[in-house]
Amino acid sequence: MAELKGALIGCGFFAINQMHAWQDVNGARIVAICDRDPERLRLVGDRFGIERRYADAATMFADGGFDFVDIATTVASHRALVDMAASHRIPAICQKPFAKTLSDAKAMVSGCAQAGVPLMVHENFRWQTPIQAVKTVLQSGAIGEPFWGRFSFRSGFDVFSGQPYLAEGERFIIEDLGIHTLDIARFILGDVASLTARTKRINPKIKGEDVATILLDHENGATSIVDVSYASKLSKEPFPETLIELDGTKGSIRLSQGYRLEVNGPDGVAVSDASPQLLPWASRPWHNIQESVLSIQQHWADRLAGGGETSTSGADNLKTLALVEAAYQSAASGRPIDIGAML
Ligand code: NAD
Ligand code: 89V
Repeated sequence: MAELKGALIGCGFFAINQMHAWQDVNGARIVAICDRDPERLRLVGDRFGIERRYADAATMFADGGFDFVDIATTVASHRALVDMAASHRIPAICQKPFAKTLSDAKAMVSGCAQAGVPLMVHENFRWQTPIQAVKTVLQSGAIGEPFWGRFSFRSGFDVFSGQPYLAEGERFIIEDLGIHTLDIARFILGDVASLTARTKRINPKIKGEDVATILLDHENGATSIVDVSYASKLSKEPFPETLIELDGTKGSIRLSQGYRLEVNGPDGVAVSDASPQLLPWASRPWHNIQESVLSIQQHWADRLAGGGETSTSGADNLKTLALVEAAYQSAASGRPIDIGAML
């Protein structure tokens, strides 16, 4: 099978991870890059040896010569770039947050469906090694039917130095980070029927909320809590670990800080290390996220070559984006939100 050729749009902070990961993906490579900032284009082009460089996505699409596009820009440009990919019948990966609004996201999904091109959202957290390990244990039946869960990301890490735009938006932690945690909750316990949320802003130097507590009623009857914070001053900084607690009819799972996985079942307790690999190009503490970038991009290349819907397809991601939108609505109104009515 011929190697798939990709083009990447957006050569910023996170795209460096995506470019490194593409070098490790079997069956795909990047042949063209685009950024409207000439300095970012130069830096990434030189670092990864990419000759075809564009300041404008429309020109790059017009030139063609690639099988898929990887959109690594911030959310404001996602709708226009995904629509452009669909109009050129080019399969697309789009970074999270998928779109500014759920109605934009729905239009992007239907545009790609009408064009007959695959669309995947780069929602990589469910691809982290420790999260996959929890899912595997749950699916083995070791704790029976899960009836309660907690998905927790509490940190005081300075994310604003690498991503200054995070301090500037009206919305912050749910849209940027909680989106991952909500997706993990869906991945582990299934789709959500209704949601209630409360938010706070603790850091006076930012515009949006930096703490959120969200109660989820899953369609299968399980209840879970998603709690996220960038205002937690802890003695041992856990960034960027998602901690998980699950209680089932036959036992429990605890994924705790340091990637310690404890499974308590009818046959006793088993403790294992669910640490991610430190890839050669990765650095701590980001290695957990960096490894998941390679996993999701390999998954895309495999599905594009072999067929089948990706785990975080555009259609799947509508159900995660609805939870983000619902969380803001619930925090503003103080009321529970019916998710089915939004989809
Ligand atoms: P960034 O601002 O550092 O980089 C974005 C780049 O895109 C910039 O270089 C900008 O010039 C370029 N750009 C924007 N619009 C463009 C357009 N229309 N055409 C060409 N170039 C354009 O942002 P970032 O921190 O790299 O984040 C990018 C995206 O990645 C965001 O959506 C963010 O939420 C997401 N992100 C995801 C993860 C993850 O783990 N999945 C982690 C960090 C960031
Ligand atoms: O994963 C992300 O989307 C990042 C961070 C981990 C910093 O929140 O923006």
